[in-house]
Amino acid sequence: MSGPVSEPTKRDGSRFLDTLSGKTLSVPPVWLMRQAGRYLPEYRALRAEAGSFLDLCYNPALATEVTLQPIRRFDLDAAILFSDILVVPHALGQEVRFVEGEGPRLDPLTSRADFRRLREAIDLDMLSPVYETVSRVRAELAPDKALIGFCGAPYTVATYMVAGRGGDEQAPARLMAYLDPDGFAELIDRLVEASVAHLVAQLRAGADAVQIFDSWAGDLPPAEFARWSTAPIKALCEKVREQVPGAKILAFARGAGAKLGGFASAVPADAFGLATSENLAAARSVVPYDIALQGAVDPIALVAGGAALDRAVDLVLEALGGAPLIVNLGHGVRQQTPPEHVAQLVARVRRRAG
Ligand code: 1CP
Repeated sequence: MSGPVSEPTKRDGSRFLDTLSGKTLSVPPVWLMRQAGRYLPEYRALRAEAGSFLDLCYNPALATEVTLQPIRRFDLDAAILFSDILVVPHALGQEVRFVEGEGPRLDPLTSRADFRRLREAIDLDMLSPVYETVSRVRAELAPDKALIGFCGAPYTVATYMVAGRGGDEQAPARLMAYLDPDGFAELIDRLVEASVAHLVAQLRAGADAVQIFDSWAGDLPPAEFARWSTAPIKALCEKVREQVPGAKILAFARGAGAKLGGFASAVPADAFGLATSENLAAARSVVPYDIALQGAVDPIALVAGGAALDRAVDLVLEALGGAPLIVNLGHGVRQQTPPEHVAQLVARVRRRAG
C-alpha cells in the first residue's frame, strides 16, 4: 500500500474513492465509460418509451434508472450520471438535438455574432432535472459505490458548438482558434465558467467525484494543446475547488500521448484517464506515483471477449497495478458489445479478491 492510509474518504469502503485518495489496492476499482447505453437490452427497452435523447437526460426518474442499470447487472464500483456533455451548450442557449443513428446536431457558431447571442452565464434552472437525478442516484446507491458526475472539457464542447456536430468535424473549431484566437478564447472562457457551475451543482447534489472529458484534445499540436486543453482544464479544477474544497476530479485528455506529462504536471486532478492508444508504462512514468491512472482496456477487446479480453485486462493490471489504478476502457463501450463480456472483464479484475 502507498499513500496516507489514515486519510478519510467521504464514503468508507469505496475502492474508487480510496484510489482517488492515492491508495494502491490489490483489487482495483472498475467502471466503464458509456457503461449505460444501447448495448444493454434494458436500456433499449426504456429508451423506446422515453422520447428524445434529451428528454431522457432531463427525466430524473428515467435517467436514475438508466444510471443504475449497469450497477445492478455488473456490480461496478462507480456509477456515472446518465447525461451528456452537450447539455452545457443547451443551457447556454444553443439549439441542440440528437438525430437517431447520427449523433448530436447543434446550430453551428460561425462568428462572434452567433456566439454573442448565447447566454452570458449557464441557465442552471434548465439543468435542475440533472441535479435531481444526481440526488436520486446517490440516495439509491450502496455506500461503497461512488457516483461520478461529469462535463466535457471546454475545448471538446467548443468543437461541437462551432462545427455543429461531432465525428471528424473538429476542423472548424481549430480553424477559428487560428483565425480568431481572441474570439475562440472568449468562447473557451465562457465554457470554463459554465462548466465550473455545472460541476459544482453536481457535487453539491451528491456526486462523489467529477470527470472532465477532453475527447478531441489529443489531435491538437503541443502548443495548441497547452493553450486550449491544459490551461482551461487547470482553471476549471482550481475554480471548482474554490467552491468545493477537496473536490475529487478525474481528467481525461484522450490521446494526449507525449503531451500527458505536461498536462499532468499542470492540471491538479486526482486521476488521469488514458486512451486505448497510450503506452501505459510511459504514461505511468510521467505522472507522480501517488496520482491514480484510469484506463485503458481496448473497447474492441471488450467486443471480442474470451482470451483476447482476459489478456487485454491483464496487460493493464500488470502495467499499472503497482500504483493507484482505476480499471476502465480507453474509450466508451461500443454498441455491439455483448453484455456478458462486461461481466467477464469485472470477474477478471476481481479474480484475486476475497
Ligand atoms: O441514442 C442514444 O441513446 C444516445 C447515445 C448517447 C449516450 C448513451 C449519447 C449521444 N450520449 C450518451 C450518454 C453519455 N455521453 C454519457 C453517459 C454516461 C455513460 O458513460 O454511461 C457520457 C459520459 C457522455 C459523454 C459524451 N458525449 C462525450 C465524451 C466522451 C466520449 O465518448 O468521448 C462526447 C464526445 C459526447 C457527445 C455525444 N453524445 C452522444 C453521442 C453519440 C456523442 C458522440 C458524437 C461523436 O461521435 O462525436
